[in-house]
Amino acid sequence: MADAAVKGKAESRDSSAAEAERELTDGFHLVIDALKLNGINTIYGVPGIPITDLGRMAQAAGMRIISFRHEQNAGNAAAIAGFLTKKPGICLTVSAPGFLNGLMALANATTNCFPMILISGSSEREIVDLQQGDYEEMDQLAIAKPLCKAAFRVLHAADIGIGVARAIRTAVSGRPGGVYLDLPAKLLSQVMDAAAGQKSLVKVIDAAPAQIPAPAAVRRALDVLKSAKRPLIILGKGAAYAQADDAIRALVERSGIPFLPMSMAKGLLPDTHPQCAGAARSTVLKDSDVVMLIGARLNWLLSHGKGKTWGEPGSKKFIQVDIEPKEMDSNVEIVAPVVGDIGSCVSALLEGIEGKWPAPPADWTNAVKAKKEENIAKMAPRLMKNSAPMDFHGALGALRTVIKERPDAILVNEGANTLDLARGVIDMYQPRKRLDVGTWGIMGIGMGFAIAAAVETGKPVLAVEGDSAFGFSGMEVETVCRYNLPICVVVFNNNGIYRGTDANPTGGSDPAPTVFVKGSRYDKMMEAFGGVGVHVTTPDELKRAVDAAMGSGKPTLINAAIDPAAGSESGRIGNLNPQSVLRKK
Ligand code: ADP
Ligand code: TZD
Ligand code: MG
Repeated sequence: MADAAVKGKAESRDSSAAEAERELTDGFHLVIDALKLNGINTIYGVPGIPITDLGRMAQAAGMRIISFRHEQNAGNAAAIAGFLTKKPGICLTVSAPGFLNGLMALANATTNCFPMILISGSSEREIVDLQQGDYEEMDQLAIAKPLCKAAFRVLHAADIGIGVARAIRTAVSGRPGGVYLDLPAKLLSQVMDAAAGQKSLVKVIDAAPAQIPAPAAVRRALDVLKSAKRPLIILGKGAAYAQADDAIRALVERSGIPFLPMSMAKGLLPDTHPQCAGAARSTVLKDSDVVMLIGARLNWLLSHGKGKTWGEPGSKKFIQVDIEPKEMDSNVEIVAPVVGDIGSCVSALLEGIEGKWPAPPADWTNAVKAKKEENIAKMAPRLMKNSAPMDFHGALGALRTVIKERPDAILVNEGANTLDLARGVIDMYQPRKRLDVGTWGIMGIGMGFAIAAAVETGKPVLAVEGDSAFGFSGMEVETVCRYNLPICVVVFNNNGIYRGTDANPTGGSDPAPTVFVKGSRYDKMMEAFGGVGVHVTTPDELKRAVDAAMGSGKPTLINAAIDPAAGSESGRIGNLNPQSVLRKK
């Protein structure tokens, strides 16, 4: 319950002395108490009417309040806190514009299956519903609804406990995602009896209950897997989220099946593991005959499970392990759906293979190994190039060594070339250490993710950012300095989006739409707030600067000058970019 110091005494509205002595609480305190009761101790947000005092009082009550410069970044922080901890991350915003800024992050969290709760203050129902033009008026509940798992509004202080409980349970149970909780200004100052208020709070029991797969579904999956001549396991970020690391590792190792990690599942088993097929991705997707997906969807990131990426039509059988039954058959037929939580499903599969599992045919595992070694050998010399200006590979070669030497550091990554190439080059060694643009390939997650990663884990963070990508959340370097977080931002500065070499085809004075000020010094931004700024032009300098930053834990931004001509259009997904057939070359 709220501490006595901040609880009010009843004003004596009637003459009863006993009534006047009655302890009171209010909406502010009940929201804070409800969150704390459920083990939620951090709030990411931006203050203002009507939630300024909610933030202050939460801090006074011992919660950690991380105050951002823009709600979108606070929302992204909450979302990734949810991914890292399996507890919903909380983002707190003001009404209409603050709410809308945070809503992007809520939608992105829902798309990525990250549990988060966007809590926004709102203006008075009676004014909003009659559209009479209140301060920051908006029907936020209606707008949030289609973009998240559920949206709730609380009108009575006595319902705050239930409202918070529903929000938590909805965010983390089943397929995790975003929840919107609408708190009108009047609710926060609503007063009620403190004892009744305390009784109204709900501690959510077993918020994400285990969902045990049907034994027949497990047997069916094992039968299909056993029949495979060229089996493959694909691990997705759902597998990373599930925190069933030991069981997943055991399943992969005891089955002997090559595995391919999706971007944010890298490190679930080390990328250097002998069964890792990351460096033979095209080959295993094309040539495998049975593919077991664990916490990964057959969306665009896996070419929807069809087309030339996947070889001959009809050459594949898919097994899918997922908590969401509706995910099955979403793109292609799933011959063995295993519906349940990944921890329970993987344990059941593991039991089924215990002691009696045939190793996959050696011609398959050898073929994967050979392809992988060939690709790794091909890339190696490019990673060693110590030239100025740097190209992406040279710079990433240096960062690859940094993560090898500091495997517990968290890598945040966004951009186009900066993202796609870093994903391939930088090996990960531990689960949930790589955080990136996720299912939408969204720019702007950088500083929010980096800040929450540092706050939630206390580990050093390395954020590798395209110069465009960084710009979406760059102002939060002030937040990094203000909270003195151990974050090292490396901006891959190639003067623009994909490349810095485009010119205005008319010869006019406006720059091309994809380029920025040439030779910008992003490092000065960090210096402006008391952090460390470094400008580097070679991979050796880059390595030294990152080592110093990671060693000291001081907020640092390294401006890494990258050859403006080195990148390619849209990084590795240029094929998704429509081209005009009428455009003059
Ligand atoms: P990736 O982008 O890495 O391929 P996706 O985001 O497409 O991964 O897929 C994640 C999947 O994991 C979703 O379909 C989601 O329902 C599922 N998922 C998330 N958490 C769990 C869990 N605890 N148990 C089972 N499935 C889960
Ligand atoms: N806006 C949002 C929110 N997400 C996006 N993905 C984009 C715009 C489009 N976009 C990309 O897909 S990558 C990118 C944009 C603007 C930036 C690429 O430039 P960069 O990376 O400097 O970050 P490289 O290394 O120069 O390729
Ligand atoms: Mg760039």
